[in-house]
Amino acid sequence: MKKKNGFTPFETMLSFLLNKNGKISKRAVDKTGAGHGRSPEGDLSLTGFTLIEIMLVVIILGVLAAMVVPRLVGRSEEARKSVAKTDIESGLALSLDLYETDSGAYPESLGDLLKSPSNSENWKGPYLKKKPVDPWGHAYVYKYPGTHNTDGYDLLSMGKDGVEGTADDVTNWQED
Ligand SMILES: [Ca+2]
Repeated sequence: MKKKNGFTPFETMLSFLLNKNGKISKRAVDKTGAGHGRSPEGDLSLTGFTLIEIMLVVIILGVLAAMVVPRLVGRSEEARKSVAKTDIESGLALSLDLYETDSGAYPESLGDLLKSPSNSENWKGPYLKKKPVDPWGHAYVYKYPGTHNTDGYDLLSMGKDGVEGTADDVTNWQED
């Protein structure tokens, strides 16, 4: 093996590591001098423990990731349902009520909230910023007059399956 400055590369590395430890020891001694009451040996063993602690943290994070991820998947579906419910009961409901205030009746379709129907003189929209789409990317289903809300309108999201009339629907006539 070729020697540099009389040392093999391994010896150079070893002396570098020892010097590093030497510096840590010196700092520990300085701390002791400042009144922290730690012996250099104590600090060195503390340095040794840090690696084990890092490994433990990595292992714990791995375990936590395995535990948390499936739960987040479930939560995101809950969050979508919550957004759909808010759209139906707040956002779209407010736009539809504004339309009803201006025009005297609810619109025939949700598209009338964005573009004036030809027969409406009192239309002051658009009442929505963009075409309403539920959190699963499907259009909201709107019926006026409603079958379930006979004095108003039916509004629903078809839910995750994209099919109307199944258990995952989010509607304006059912309490979750
Ligand atoms: Ca459905």
